[in-house]
Amino acid sequence: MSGSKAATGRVAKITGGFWARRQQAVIEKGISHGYEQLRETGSFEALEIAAGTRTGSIRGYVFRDSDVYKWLEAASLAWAVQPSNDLRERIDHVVSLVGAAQHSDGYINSSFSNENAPLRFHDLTRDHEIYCAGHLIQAAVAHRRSFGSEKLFGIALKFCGLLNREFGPDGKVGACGHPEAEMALVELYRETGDQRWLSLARRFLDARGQFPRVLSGSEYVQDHLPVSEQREAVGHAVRCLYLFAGAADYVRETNDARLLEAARAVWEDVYHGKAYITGGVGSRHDGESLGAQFELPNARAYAESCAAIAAVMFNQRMLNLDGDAKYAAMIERTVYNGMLSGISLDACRYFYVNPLESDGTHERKPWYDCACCPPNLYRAILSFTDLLYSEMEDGIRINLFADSEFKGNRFGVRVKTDWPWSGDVRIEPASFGKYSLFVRIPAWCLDAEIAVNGEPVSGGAPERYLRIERDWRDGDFVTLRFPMSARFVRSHPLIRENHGCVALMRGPMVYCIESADNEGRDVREFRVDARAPVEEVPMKVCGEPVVALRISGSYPVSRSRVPYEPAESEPPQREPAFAVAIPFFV
Ligand code: FUB
Ligand code: ZN
Repeated sequence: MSGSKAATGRVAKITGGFWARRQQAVIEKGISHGYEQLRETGSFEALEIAAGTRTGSIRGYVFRDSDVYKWLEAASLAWAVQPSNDLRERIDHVVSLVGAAQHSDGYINSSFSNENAPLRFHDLTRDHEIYCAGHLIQAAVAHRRSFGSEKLFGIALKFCGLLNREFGPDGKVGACGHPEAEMALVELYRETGDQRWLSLARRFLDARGQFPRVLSGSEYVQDHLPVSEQREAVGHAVRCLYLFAGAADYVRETNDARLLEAARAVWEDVYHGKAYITGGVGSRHDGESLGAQFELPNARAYAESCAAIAAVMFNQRMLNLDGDAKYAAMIERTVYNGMLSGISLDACRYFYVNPLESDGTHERKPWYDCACCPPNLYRAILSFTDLLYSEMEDGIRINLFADSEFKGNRFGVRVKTDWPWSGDVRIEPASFGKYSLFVRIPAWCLDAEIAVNGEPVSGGAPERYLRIERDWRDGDFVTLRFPMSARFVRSHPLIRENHGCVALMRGPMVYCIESADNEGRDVREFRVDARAPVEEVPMKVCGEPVVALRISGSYPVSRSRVPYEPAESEPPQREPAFAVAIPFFV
């Protein structure tokens, strides 16, 4: 893939299938649900109090405004897919709340208004003001792209002007305890071409890990080492992954070799043994943090939904830099498992943490006091479309498969598929002439069949892009067959909680066995026979047609009543049985 540089831009569209259903749920239900929750939990009220149009005191997390910005970003993306007057009115209303809360010098943060105004930029380690600014910028860019309006964009630019006066070349050295603004500022630079925003992103990246400290010096806030000297993924999972996503964005614009080396090393560290099979990241509740290599407990997994989203963002940016299919593979694993698990099929209930094992008491909730995940899930699902394709100088890279179409600056393509339930994909070039299609062969697919106009094409290898170069004509088509049979996967022996266990997967999906689908039995006692055939059982779960799997194995005839027994005693007798597994994310 060398010499091919990917372009950015919202040029893909979901045309049906699984992702149309996911996006419709967010657009038709999630966005309204989120709006009501933000209203009921006081986020709009906080902006009104900050604006002086309401009296009262502002409570809650200091980053509460970021939830409003994430909602605005998602709502703007939703409007671009499916415009409606109701949605437009809500967006306009929220934009005017934000505008009214802006101070005359550009500052906005409801938590640091009125009597708390003197605390502005007082505690960069904890106070999330620059983090909130980052989410405001991202919302503003999305709003401008959807509506062509300068209103929110102008508000964000005014705040950025203030940030530049405070922390730019004539200001002080500083950074935010929670990285985020780096990604946003690079995107703002792409949107405007204004070098100031790229330089400010650089200043925020450079301020970390230096002496004298501008933050607390801890791993938790990514201040333990200069970013370009980091080689291990440590600290708070979302902060770490957002930071390196921002660093990768910066590298894309500048080719900074030291930052690139750091980002590559941190990626290797995450995927060598700090990510779950679901793509979830963050093994520890303590500090919402990454664990040590292979420290991946199942029931105690943290795996915050936001960390899965951050991992997708990091991989997306690394994919754009290096063009390696391994990044797309991790996007796919994370999206279909650790990220989508965070949101119910109707998009109105959410997990904050996504453990891989539960006693049945861990359930999705309609909202959280710390509400970072729900609106982050909305925007992630609506911007999934951006992950599908990359337009290159010499063609189109197809990173992920979804029923969709892509119209780039030079090349276009249409894809028909029932992915992730079927591995059959049909690709129709929608622009003609000589160029290449780079098709990703998933790592789990050892027997892919690829054909152009029915003629087999050879040369594909798992976890690589297969280049198909042709003079494409109207009527040409490419067919991909990636057989999706169920498979058992074992983990590294040092992932100690998985001793004696296998995971069950089909295509990109990780599966889950629950008592609810197995006559209330204690499925922890089920012992699988991994050599027996697995039966596919199409079924509907909350309206979603899924492929469930029926696996063979056994249960003990009688349950042991004692915790310990002599090792030489006969193990309990077992009787053959089946267990039904459904995709983890549902
Ligand atoms: O600090 C803002 C957000 O709240 C983080 O990204 C989440 O991990 C949660 O702590
Ligand atoms: Zn979250």
